Amino acid sequence: MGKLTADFLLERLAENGVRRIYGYPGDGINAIIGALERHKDKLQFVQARHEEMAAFMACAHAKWTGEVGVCLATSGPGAIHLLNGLYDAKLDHQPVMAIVGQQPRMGLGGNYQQEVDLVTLFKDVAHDYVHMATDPAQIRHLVDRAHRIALARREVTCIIVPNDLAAEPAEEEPPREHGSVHSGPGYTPPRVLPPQGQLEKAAKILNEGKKVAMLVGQGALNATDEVIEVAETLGAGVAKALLGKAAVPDDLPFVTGAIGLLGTKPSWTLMKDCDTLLMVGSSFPYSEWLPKPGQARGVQIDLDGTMLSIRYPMELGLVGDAKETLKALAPMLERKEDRSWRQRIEHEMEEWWRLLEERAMQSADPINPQRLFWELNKVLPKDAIVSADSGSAANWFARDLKLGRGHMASLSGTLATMGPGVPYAIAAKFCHPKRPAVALVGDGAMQMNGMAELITVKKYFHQWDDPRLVVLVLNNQDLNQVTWEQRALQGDPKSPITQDIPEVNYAAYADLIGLKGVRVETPDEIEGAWDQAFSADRPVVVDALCDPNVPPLPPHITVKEARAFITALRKGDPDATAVIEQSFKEKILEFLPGR
Ligand SMILES: Cc1ncc(C[n+]2csc(CCOP(=O)(O)OP(=O)(O)O)c2C)c(N)n1
Ligand SMILES: [Mg+2]
Repeated sequence: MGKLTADFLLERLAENGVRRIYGYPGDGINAIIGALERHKDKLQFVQARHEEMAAFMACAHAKWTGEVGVCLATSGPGAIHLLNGLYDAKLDHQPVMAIVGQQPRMGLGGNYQQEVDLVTLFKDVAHDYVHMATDPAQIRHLVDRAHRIALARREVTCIIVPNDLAAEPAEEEPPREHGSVHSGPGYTPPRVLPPQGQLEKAAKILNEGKKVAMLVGQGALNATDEVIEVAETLGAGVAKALLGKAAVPDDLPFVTGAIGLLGTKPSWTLMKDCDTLLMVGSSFPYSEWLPKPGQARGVQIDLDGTMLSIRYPMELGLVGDAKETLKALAPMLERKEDRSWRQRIEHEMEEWWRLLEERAMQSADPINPQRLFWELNKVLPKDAIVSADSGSAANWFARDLKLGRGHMASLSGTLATMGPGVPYAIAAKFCHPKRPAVALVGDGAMQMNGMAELITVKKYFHQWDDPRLVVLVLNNQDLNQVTWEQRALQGDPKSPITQDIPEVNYAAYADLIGLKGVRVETPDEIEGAWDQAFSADRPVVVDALCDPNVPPLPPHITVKEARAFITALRKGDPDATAVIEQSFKEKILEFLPGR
């Protein structure tokens, strides 16, 4: 058998630097599956339980490495399953490439089995580059371009390969004739720096400010030193959007942590009272948590010019790489001699950490979820990679988890979909097998997909240098985040029909499938559970029975939210008494003497 188009497809991916493909088989990609076996020395195939998980893993691969994450699925149903994971990548601007099968060319348009119009289906998620190969000679440029466009534009791209075409002889060198295309592989990132005059303008605005606030996002993840230096000079406080949580360490006194409903009170003060805003590599979506338009002069730095001035009307928007731009800007900035603004922020932050600790130590029935995160801070390995799912876990991840230098952390920042917690952690183990991974996940997300994906963990953990992958399950038998949103935003009481979820013993399930399960039923078991998890010789599920009535209190409650909340409880919330009691305990801490 000579080289097939499927073989060449994989070889060309490898030539572009791809080392791993996350996916799930099907007969729409039969030839590619055969070729994967022949090329296993060059390209590793990671088999997920579901194509959506493969797409989450590809997205996480991009987040954890900066490389293109590649996922593979069969025609029709497999391709459709990829979509949510691909949208996660699209919305968080990650370079991801999907390869999907299609029915044989001669049957297309024939209402054939599993025939789905895949170009149309993927046209939104991979809007810049979705193409179906109809000739083997296309494969070379389809792969080169899909890979390069994903990186250059930080987008999702997609190539569709009919199964008969993949089984045809490879055509590595297209004919040298009119109409053919001769592409090459590879991509070298540019240095993106605003012109000198623009940097000077930015420096002037920042130098004129007396109370500077910084907001950093995922664009600043590789600019830790530069963000710190600029913040020091400007006497600024630094708030972090969720995707930028690992950009600057939480132990710096002027870092105010998360912003928004999931955020901290000092971040709110920072935005409410600043006179100048410097936003770096963030598209944090909620304008109401930024300064009032007109209140502050704004400077924004973003690699992508289309993301400038969309959340706050900036006085100056600079297209530039965060690290390069801040480095060039730093020498032009004057050190603020009046440090009172900075001191105020630092003082608030000190208070805030104290409050969080007190909230974490409040009793609950049985476990206060904040305490799990608080205790985790003490034992989180220095090189851990942390993922969180959408749900109440994202609240505690945002607020209570303290990250240091060297940690990596992510979640579905913009799509905010349920489901990525476990697959992101799996991808972390493949990308960095020597580092421990930690997934912080709700029981709803475990039931939706996390439990199935633990089987993938079982399948592969023997291959990882360090077997530690720890999944914390917030077992509250509730779709808790939405229950609270119903109460505080909608004024509706908890509705058991939609919100209660079935009881599952996740620790026993972990044991059943060959992982280790640790059940946490009382607060005094928390510390021991984390110790066991990080010293185990295999992946561990920490199954913690959490109180769903611990309120994920926003940094400040608006009158409207408070009214809605009271109305919800009055309308016969089944947990009203416990909710009031727990909210009172948490809130009253802010008013105790000494605050
Ligand atoms: C795919 C998807 N479906 C629904 C939602 C809406 N949603 C956001 S958080 C949440 C509840 C999650 O429950 P769980 O995983 O148990 O976490 P908890 O909040 O209870 O800790 C839901 C339903 C979503 N974000 N994504
Ligand atoms: Mg839950």
